Amino acid sequence: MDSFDLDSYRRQWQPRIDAELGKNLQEWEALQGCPRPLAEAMRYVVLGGGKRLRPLMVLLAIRAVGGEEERGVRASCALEIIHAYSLVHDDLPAMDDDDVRRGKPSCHRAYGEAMAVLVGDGLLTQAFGVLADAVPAPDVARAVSLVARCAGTAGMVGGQVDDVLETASTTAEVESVHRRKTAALFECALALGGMLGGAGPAELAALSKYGAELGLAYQIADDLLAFKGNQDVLGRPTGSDEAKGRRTYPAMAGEDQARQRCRDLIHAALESLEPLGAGADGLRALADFVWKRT
Ligand code: GRG
Repeated sequence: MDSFDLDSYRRQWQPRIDAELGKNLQEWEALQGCPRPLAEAMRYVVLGGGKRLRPLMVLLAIRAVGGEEERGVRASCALEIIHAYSLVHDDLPAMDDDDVRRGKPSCHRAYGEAMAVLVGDGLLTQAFGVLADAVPAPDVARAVSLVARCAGTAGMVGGQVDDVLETASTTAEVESVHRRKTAALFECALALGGMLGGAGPAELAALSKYGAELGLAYQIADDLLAFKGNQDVLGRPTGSDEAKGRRTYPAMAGEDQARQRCRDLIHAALESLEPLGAGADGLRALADFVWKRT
């Protein structure tokens, strides 16, 4: 794991991802009929920071199966755009009601609630256009179907609904919510990268499993950071989970057990990479990054 320098990998690829996202924004702005205030708010949301984890996961998955990362940059942006929409809607007063995101006023605080709803709608819709344009013809239907399944009603949206309705009363139920709300998009990034890199069925299954386990670990790690009040690493104010009585893993099981669960999930993620060789070292380094975040 030490042999792979994740930080320099990120420094190498993040500017490419950001440039591609910027190009998309420019194209939408130039479309006749796209209102300027909408374009401005979408730019604020998409280009206003973030670790670009999901696009980087797409590229790392391509690398893991011996493909060329450059071929996945455009498609990987579709997942970042879906992620950006999910954060905008998650911050709305009707959901988490958060004023700050990525160290800045959240979208509805900067542009108003109606615009924030529409920014999310716009981003989700455009994301599928980006995907359809970016994925080579033989794989496009499979890619669109994968992303719809992971981001949709049985994936991210479904998990968010159960989170909002507070249906979970055990740690297993909390995990089920988080597997859909957060981990489904991680799994999607890994599977999309595998697909673009030409992975066979066994490699795809290994990558998807890694994404699902890492995604759940990431959510627990994120909740641990919020629980412990580490605002600097988190990039948003802490304490709001407890104030709202949210059922997070650390709140229900305690800090030690949450840490242990996170560690077990990281192990499971790493184990699932066993069929892949040294090409997956970047994904191993990413798992290490998630663990060290706690
Ligand atoms: C509104 C349909 C809908 C879904 C929202 C992902 C999500 C579902 C809500 C986010 C809630 C949250 C803060 C979860 C913790 C883990 C997580 C996904 C954090 C944010 O992702 P990062 O760390 O953020 O990749 P950046 O800002 O780096 O992009």
